[in-house]
Amino acid sequence: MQIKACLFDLDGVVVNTAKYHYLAWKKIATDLGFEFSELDNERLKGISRTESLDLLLEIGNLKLDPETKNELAEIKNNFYVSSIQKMNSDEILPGVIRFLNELHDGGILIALGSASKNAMTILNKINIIQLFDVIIDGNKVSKAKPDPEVFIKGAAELGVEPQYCVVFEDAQAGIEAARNGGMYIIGVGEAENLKNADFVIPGFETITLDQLINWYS
Ligand code: B16
Ligand code: MG
Repeated sequence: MQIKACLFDLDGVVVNTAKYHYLAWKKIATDLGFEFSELDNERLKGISRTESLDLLLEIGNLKLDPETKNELAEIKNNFYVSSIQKMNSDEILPGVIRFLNELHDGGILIALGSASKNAMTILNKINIIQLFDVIIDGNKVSKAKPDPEVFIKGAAELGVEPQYCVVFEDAQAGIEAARNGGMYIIGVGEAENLKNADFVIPGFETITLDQLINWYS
């Protein structure tokens, strides 16, 4: 079998926006009167904004009405959006641009598959829209990861069958989404947080297309 396409998650794979999400959720937790640690934040990675809020409230042992929850999600997003305004291409994780260019030169199609509704803002800030053949973000899907919709749509728009796709993900929910979509999965980060990936890399600094082809075959 041959790799025809690679699909990249955004937050935690291309850029480290997880820290901005964390600070925004921590502010909400502090305002509500409870602690929210970086370890707790691991559970929020890759899942949608509303599901993140539900988990946050579970951690804080709080039950709130839907209207208050909508307000809190909006406050969190406003805080997050203001913190990503300062982003620039320096925040692209090491090796990502080189690897995307190598894939492109090797004839591999490239898609973004992110749960974030703010993905286009981030891609504009870091100036890498042109490196993706297809972009699927949280505004284009109705089912959040671990549902495979975001990756299935990306593959379909690229015109590639799932079994020829490789997904790069930093979150458990995203790995499950790729697994549910029948794709090969490279976890990006620490192996203990990335159960069920086919292979785990710490980042993109040294990965090459030849290596990827070797792991996949
Ligand atoms: P937003 P990804 C995900 O992006 C983040 O990992 C997750 O923490 C966030 O809750 C989700 O996007 C929604 O983001 O509030 O900006 O719509 O990792 O799928 O690129
Ligand atoms: Mg992610």
